[in-house]
Amino acid sequence: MTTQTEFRSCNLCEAICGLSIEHDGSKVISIKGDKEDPLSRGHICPKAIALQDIHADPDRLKTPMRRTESGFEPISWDDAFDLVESKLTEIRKQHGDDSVALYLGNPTVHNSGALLFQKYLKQALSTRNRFAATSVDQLPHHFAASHMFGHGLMIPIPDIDNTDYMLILGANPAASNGSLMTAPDVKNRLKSIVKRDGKVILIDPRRTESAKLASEHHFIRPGTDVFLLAAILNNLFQNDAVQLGRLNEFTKGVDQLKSAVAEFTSQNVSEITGLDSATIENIAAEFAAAKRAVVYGRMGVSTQPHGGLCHWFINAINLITGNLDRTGGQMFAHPAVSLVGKLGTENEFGRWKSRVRGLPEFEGDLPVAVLAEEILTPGEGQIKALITSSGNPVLSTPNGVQLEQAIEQLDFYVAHDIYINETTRHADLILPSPSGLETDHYDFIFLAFAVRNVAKYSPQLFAPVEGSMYDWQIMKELSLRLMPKGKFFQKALLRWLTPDRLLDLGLKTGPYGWAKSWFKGLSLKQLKANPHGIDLGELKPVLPKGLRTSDRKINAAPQVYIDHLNRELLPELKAETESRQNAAANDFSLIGRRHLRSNNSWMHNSQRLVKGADRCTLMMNPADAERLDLVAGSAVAITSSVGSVKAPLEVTDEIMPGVVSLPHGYGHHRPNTKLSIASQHAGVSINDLTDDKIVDNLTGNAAFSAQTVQIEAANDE
Ligand SMILES: Nc1nc2c(c(=O)[nH]1)N[C@H]1C(S)=C(S)[C@@H](COP(=O)(O)OP(=O)(O)OC[C@H]3O[C@@H](n4cnc5c(=O)[nH]c(N)nc54)[C@H](O)[C@@H]3O)O[C@H]1N2
Ligand SMILES: Nc1nc2c(c(=O)[nH]1)N[C@H]1C(S)=C(S)[C@@H](COP(=O)(O)OP(=O)(O)OC[C@H]3O[C@@H](n4cnc5c(=O)[nH]c(N)nc54)[C@H](O)[C@@H]3O)O[C@H]1N2
Ligand code: SF4
Ligand SMILES: [Mo]
Repeated sequence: MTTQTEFRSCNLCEAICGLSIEHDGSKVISIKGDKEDPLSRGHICPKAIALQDIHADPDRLKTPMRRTESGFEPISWDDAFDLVESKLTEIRKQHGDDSVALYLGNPTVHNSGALLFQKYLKQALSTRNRFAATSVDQLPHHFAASHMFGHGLMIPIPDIDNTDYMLILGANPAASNGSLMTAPDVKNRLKSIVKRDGKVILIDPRRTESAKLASEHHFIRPGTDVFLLAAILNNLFQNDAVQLGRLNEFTKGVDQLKSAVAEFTSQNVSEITGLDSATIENIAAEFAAAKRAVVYGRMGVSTQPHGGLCHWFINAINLITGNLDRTGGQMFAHPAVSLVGKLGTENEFGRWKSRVRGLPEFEGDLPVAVLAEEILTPGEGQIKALITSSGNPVLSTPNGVQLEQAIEQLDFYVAHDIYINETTRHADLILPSPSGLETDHYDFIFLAFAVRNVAKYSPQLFAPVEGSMYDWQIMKELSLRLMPKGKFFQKALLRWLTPDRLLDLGLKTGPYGWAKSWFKGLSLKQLKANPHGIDLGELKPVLPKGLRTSDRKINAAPQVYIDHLNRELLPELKAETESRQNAAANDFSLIGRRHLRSNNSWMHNSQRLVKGADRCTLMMNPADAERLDLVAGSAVAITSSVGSVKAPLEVTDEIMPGVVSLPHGYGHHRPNTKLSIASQHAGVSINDLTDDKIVDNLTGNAAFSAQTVQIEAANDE
């Protein structure tokens, strides 16, 4: 047997680890970390090994499938596209462009072809009912980037390798491998901070795997970080720790920020947050004193009732202490292909609102929490058809049961996906793409959020089965068929475009391309000749040149935030304590969790990843379990405002009293899916509990954390 070894990046999570894969042309022999990858330096996690399981999974779809009375049946690509074209054209003719909705799921950003061509699909559809996994995740990051720095993708990341003090809120990098901070081998990077006599402070309602790497961990009541952050800001202002340094010249709004947070003191947020005032003051003082410090917040502070304000405050703390755009602080990557285009896009917000609830669009997308009601509520502008691409919103968005009911009412639903899962099982048609190992990849997104500037191209390892269509080809074909009549030039251009052509152009026109050297600048050819990737060096300051605001200034206090703070947060500061006292004895605050061996909802079909103890358990503090007379291992019923599920109880002092945790991405018991392994490890879906009406009222992002649930012993059946 002749084998060969090839190098590529893992496209499963944001760490984009370099892989060294030995194979025989069609089968993987081994998957190891690539020691020569300049970013990951040999690190991988167990999920990378499972790339071969997805690739070889007999449940993975290889041809388009049409739903019939007797189940899904294969159909040809031509028939499939004809069906989509005729159905959607008819529906749009009858009900208008907005009657067709689009939902883009998370793997879209992990697939360069899909990422590049989704733009054309959006243009062709021209619908105001566009949704993405962004609004159940990092929307507040984009919102802050847009309003403060002028572009939704100008998200600053912690310079983890050079910082002396890292304050982390609502992130569990030891399980997630880092997010909006591409930092493979993040555990060792965190350990190094402590080793060089720095400090890592973790704020989380659960003492997570990451807490083991931190110098200190503090519990916080879910959903209250906004108060903590406001108090830290105020404390910095009161103690003259404000030192913008060179940022002063191009920053506006610092005085408005100061007065906005003036009422939040460590004393009056202490009870709300559950942190004592001395701890809060100490964190502020240490942060101010550290030579190089950074606050970093992720999912846990993004998907909560004030996720929007949280990410403003996080950027603001870094800014006013002079840690923004500074080595060891919060920095911007300078990627080989720039994602940040024209000036003055900071106002792409609220240009239209969702029809039923009136939630605002952001950069053309509406919050996905309104998807179900937009399908279910009759009237002009009602959604009649849906396209999902790389998404499983029944498991990943709030109130999944309601969404399922809504999807069943649609006139037509086409899914672009590799599995028949909890969402796509409702589709009239499923269009599958090849596996990750069969697809070329350049990580446009995560190389732009990486802690080191690197460029790397991953050619496909295996050829897909004959007649397959890549994600981008499917999107291109859909776009061509759904574009308005005429448009000959646009259509000809789109036909000519390929991911490689766009990438090559992006590299050549990027900062390391022609601008550097007309002959030796970065190109696709160069990337192909360097299979481990090309190191472009450490993060460097990029401001003020990199700013995209119309006035080229950082806005420390955008008016939308100030208005929202005055309208909602100040009254809550006064009312909060009272509402807590009214809580019932079996009321708990629900949070989620991630596990190293799972990836959102779609990797439970790998035997090697799901083996071992059941992970879909409800965590509860021993004091609470005792108080409610609940026994570890027994089944408990968890009930929320929208539903009820049962899960085995895990009693652990890892979790704060009054809080319970259930992982997301489970609920594979639903019938008529084709997930033979996942369905044996079904678990329950946390999003059958989460309420779609509970969102961050500023951005519309789902607020998963801190929803109230009641727990009781489950009746035996
Ligand atoms: N309660 C709660 N809910 C959450 C979260 C939480 O922490 N708590 N996390 C949220 C977060 S951060 C996110 S990002 C979202 C994710 O939300 P989604 O993106 O909706 O869900 P995923 O589970 O990532 O589903 C990915 C889908 O893409 C398909 N797929 C995988 N690879 C490919 C491919 O190469 N091509 C195509 N066409 N399809 C592919 C899979 O089969 C699956 O159907 O979930 C969110 N939901
Ligand atoms: N293994 C694995 N890796 C993944 C994924 C996965 O599913 N599995 N998903 C990927 C995706 S799509 C994303 S977006 C990233 C997410 O990356 P992270 O944000 O690092 O991941 P989480 O584990 O969700 O961490 C959120 C933390 O917030 C805490 N938390 C919950 N509510 C609150 C709160 O109110 N306040 C505070 N301070 N903390 C709170 C939770 O206890 C949890 O520890 O991970 C990515 N990587
Ligand atoms: S950490 Fe993420 S990118 Fe790295 S091997 Fe694991 S899943 Fe892949
Ligand atoms: Mo995510």
